[in-house]
Amino acid sequence: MIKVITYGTYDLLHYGHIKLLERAKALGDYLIVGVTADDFDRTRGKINVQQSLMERVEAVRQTGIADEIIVEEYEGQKIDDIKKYGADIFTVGSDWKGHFDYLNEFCKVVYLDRTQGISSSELRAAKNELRLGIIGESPIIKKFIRESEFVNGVKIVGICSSNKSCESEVAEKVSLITDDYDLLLDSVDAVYVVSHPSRHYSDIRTSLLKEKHVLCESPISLSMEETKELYSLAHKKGLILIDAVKTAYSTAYSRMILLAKGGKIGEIVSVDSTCTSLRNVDYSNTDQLGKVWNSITSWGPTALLPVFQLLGVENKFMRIITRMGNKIHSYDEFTKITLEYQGSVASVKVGKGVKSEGELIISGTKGYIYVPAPWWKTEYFEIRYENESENKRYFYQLDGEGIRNEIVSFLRLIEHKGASIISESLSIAISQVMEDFYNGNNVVNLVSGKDN
Ligand code: C2G
Repeated sequence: MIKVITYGTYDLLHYGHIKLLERAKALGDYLIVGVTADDFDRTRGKINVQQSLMERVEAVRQTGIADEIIVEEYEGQKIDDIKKYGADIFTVGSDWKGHFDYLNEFCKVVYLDRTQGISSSELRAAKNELRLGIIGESPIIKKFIRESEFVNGVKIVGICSSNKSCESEVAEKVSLITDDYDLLLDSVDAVYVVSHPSRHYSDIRTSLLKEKHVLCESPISLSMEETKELYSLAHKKGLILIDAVKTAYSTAYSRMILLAKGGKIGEIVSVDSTCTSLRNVDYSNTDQLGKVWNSITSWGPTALLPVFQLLGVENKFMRIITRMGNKIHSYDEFTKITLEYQGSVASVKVGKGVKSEGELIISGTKGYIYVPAPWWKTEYFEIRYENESENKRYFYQLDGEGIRNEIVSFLRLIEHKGASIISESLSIAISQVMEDFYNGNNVVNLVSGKDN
């Protein structure tokens, strides 16, 4: 009996896949098909896969062509499988020609002509081409546009910005550049809001009232009540509003949270997160200050994310200690927030006028998790114990700081699949902290000695 083995994602199964499977089967008597696991696909940069592993396995099974179906989970598994199953032939489409020649050491390698004119990515793009607009001036816009190009099914068609330099940098990427928000909204299905946080409430509300889905760079607004109102408006209209904190979509970070929640370090007693990025800010330039994000809005949502995800959004007491660079615009150079819970505590430090070690440490009754700087876009973390021989290290490739995954998640939510990684209650809790900061609730102002 001649055993043939082949591998693929088999997303949105189409006739190109089926013809490959038929010809693979014809090479021998017994066909083993390896379907790629979600994680493996993400690791190898395939972030747009629409169907779950089980849906893809079932689709391959229903063709009736495969004699056996296995799951491909890690790099190098093909060698293990060829040995394990005694495969005589490895085959794959000609788009991979040359890529698997190394397998000739273990079995015969055959590249079959790829079927022209059909591909899963084309099907994905045709399926749900979402027209996306952007409003705002943040430097993140360039990164966001670049990352969106990795996502099938979304196209950034326009930008509404008052920042002329930003517009010129993205001019060749989008067809519509305007300072007329209504005009932008009339041209899109959804909008990414990255305007100044003081504008978020009005920009989001305007979008929702025009029946547009919204992805908003956190915080959603600077008031808890306004954020609640926006979510209820989105629900009423059957629209998606999600809070964009790209760290939440980073594979390593999200796996770390799952391990922490799963009891790997025992009961979590303390969460300590620091996010700083030293920026040259001219505090006397009040016009500029009114347009740039201060420390608490730039870094607060990210630094608070692990605290709220691990300790919850209902703290017993919160204290904000801040060092202002300019009081008129509430521009904080450095802010430290301590949150007390029943049996646990958190400390968050953020700063655009101060440099510190951007690490995340989660302390537990059995051990602790250490995420090195810059933890908010990490690919690596450690779980450490008293007995160092039990320490574990984890690495998950992260392409694009989580932004492309965030966009994929937004698309899926619009297609009514799954729930937002950032819950509404977490998003509201972030707005509560912003509100307390701006209203001076439990806020201690350090005397910075500056005249401001
Ligand atoms: N295929 C084809 N014609 C197409 C599309 C795909 O012959 N129009 C073939 C591919 O060459 C591959 C199989 O169908 O052999 C599955 O394709 P994909 O699901 O796109 O998966 P891919 O990432 O190409 O899988 O490690 C090997 C990879 O897993 C191959």
